[in-house]
Amino acid sequence: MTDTSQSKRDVALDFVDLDRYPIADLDNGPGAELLAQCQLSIDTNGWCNLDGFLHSKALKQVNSEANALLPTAEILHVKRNIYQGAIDPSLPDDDPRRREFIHSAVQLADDQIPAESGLKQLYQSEILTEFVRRVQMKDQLYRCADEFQALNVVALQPGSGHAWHYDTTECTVTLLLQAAEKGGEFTFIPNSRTDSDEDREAVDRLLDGDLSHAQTFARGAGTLTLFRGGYSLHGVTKVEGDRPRITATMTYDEQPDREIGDEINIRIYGKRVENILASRKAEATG
Ligand SMILES: O=C(O)CCC(=O)C(=O)O
Ligand SMILES: [Fe+2]
Repeated sequence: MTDTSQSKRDVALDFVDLDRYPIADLDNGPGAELLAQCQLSIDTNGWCNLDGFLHSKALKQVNSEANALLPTAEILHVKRNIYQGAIDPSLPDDDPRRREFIHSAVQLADDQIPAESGLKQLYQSEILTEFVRRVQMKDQLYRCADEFQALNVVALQPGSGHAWHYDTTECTVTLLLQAAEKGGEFTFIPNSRTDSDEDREAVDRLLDGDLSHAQTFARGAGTLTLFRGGYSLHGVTKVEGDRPRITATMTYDEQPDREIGDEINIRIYGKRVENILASRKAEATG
């Protein structure tokens, strides 16, 4: 008989390079030091970058899982504005908030990533979630509850980049699974907006293609990056070379039951999600 009383071992204990990143105990010694450094980086830079976060064996595992699943992913080619919502019809025709950008990616939504995969287990790790909460200095922070958005895998083929956008949840963690040979730089303006205001000058400059004031930094495969994706305009420059650049995107919010509206999910994920939601509706009214 299996012992169901024993809780499952947290995968972070096996995947994360705990000698370098002792995230399992953030209150003492090296763990407390790491936490303080990460918090300082979030506070002063608006991001925190942890190179070589996973053991190479774990990185290999999650990267091969992603590569095995990607043939089942949706090929997205969608036009979207940076807020990923509907455009406010009252805005003047030439308002920059109306601008739309093409996002071309091969993308796995959360519901396409199996529960038993190492990647999903890493995302659902309580140790990792607690680490993210404390680095982001939140009293409470939860993994996103949305069935499509929570954890994604995004592959950018050579020739495409990730269109400029804000995420639909507050805090984002990205794990670079496979780096581009060239290009494919994560580029962003930390905390470019608040709930009521936006640094329009900086935002418009980036949207016009002037990257000189945006942040970017060297990131190899295995780098974990924390930032406030819902408040920091970001994207990825064009991937060059022969292989795709693959990222896992993990999302978190202060709200425990954060779900994203159907309309936004259809805009982001296209036909597959539209069909799922439509057949669900038909069944409910059927
Ligand atoms: O690939 C990256 O570095 C960023 C991904 C991203 O912004 C997203 O998936 O929302
Ligand atoms: Fe994003």
